[in-house]
Amino acid sequence: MNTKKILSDLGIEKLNSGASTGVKWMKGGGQQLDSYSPVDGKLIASTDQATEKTYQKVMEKAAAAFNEWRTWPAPKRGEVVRQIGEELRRKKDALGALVSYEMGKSLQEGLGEVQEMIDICDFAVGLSRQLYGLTMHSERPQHRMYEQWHPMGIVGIISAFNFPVAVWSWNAAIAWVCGDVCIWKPSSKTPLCAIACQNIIASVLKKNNVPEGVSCLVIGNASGDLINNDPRIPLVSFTGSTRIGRHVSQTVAGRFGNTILELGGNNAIIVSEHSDLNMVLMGTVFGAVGTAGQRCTSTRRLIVHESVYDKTVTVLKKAYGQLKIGNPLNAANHVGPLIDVKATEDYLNAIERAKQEGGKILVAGGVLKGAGYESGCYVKPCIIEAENHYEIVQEETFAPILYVMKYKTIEEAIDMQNGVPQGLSSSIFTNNLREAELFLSASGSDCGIANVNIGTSGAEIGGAFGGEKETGGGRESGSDAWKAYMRRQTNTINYGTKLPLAQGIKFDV
Ligand code: UN1
Repeated sequence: MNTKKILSDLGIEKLNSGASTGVKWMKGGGQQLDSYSPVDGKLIASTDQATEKTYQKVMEKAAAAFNEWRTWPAPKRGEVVRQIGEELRRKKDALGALVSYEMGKSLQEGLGEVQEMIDICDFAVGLSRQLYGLTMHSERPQHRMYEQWHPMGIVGIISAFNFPVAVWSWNAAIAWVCGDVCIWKPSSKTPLCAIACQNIIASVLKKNNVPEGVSCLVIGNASGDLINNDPRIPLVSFTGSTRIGRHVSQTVAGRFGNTILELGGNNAIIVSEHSDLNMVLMGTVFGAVGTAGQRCTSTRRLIVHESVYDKTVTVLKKAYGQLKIGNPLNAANHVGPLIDVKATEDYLNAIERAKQEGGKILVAGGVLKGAGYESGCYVKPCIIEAENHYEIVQEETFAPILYVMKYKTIEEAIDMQNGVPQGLSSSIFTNNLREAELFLSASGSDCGIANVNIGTSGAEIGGAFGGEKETGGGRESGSDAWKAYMRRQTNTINYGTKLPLAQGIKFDV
């Protein structure tokens, strides 16, 4: 890969640009932030971090931009988002490669992530003509009642390293057509991807005379709590760990702000005795080792019917034996590196804890060393026979560790699937209609996403994305998730000459 060319295609050679208002870059003013690639351990480029002073300057622009942007007709805002989608199509290869190089996911998945950005832009364009409110029948004569949706204001987007560009776009594209402006604090592990996104859209913003401040970026962790505590930001969309999510949720709630929380998952696949084993194999391996197990939708638990358990484990072991681990930019490799060395330590600790709790290693893990693995971030996907109640099984470890366990009845399997604190994604592989429908029923999966004969990861943007319990309850992306980005107003108009009160109350003066 020609890193230099990709960086120059995306305009990332320039240093000291830790903040932007969409059309203008600003010096962050804070400490330098170096971005190292987990692929080869090399320094890709450096940026600086935004100080509080820079943050305040950016927020002033955002606040002024909102006053204008909210007056643009929604379809006109949609037209800007349409052009952003076009620009992303043009830059798909370069941005996909940068995602792969800075974050470490396979090039296919890097490109897939940019495709999600393009798709959400298309979705948002259509949505810009469909921000519908309802009309209700008033109980009073000669009265009309309806509701309308207004832009909310400045939306704070705090995103994680694992989807360094797509999560921003799910929030930003929807927020923009809704008439909001955005301030984005990306993960400090993937700042260059964020800078690249701002560069890609800058020309569209300029060409359309979009007010400066509609798409703001602040790099560095200092801005996280500035956003959480800022009463000018009515909505904070946070993607990351449950631990930090709890802090974000409490801080923002303390000032009566709204949050969209996309926190940890502990996603399971139920493998029924009525399943198609080839499909199980594909769905499980992609779900468990794709993105090196660093998706919030990654498959972490496999709950297998006792009658097909041995067969399932045998085919899985064989498939794991064939996995190629290495540079994710090489299409022949299935598994790339973890994000950093700290993540490999968490991975090793999790395996150790599983063993201590009685887990049996079925496919051994370990950190890879030697040529091609210099970054120290490459690990072997592993499989551990475990029980659902183990403490480590109840936690989300962002690594390719798959816990397998047995069940006897479908009710027991559903209880196990639900028996964790998280509630993001879930799936069942079965050709039995009764089992599938039970899994999808009110007594079935308690997750935000429940699939049949599809793995736990790889959701399409058209649905609302998010989950329950410790996953945080937020929904973003498709369906009517846009409603979280707008404020609802109920309007009642009296076109008569009398003033009747609701509930038939008599009040004469
Ligand atoms: C995440 O891991 O934070 O469903 C998001 C999926 C992707 C999104 C994952 N579309 O796996």
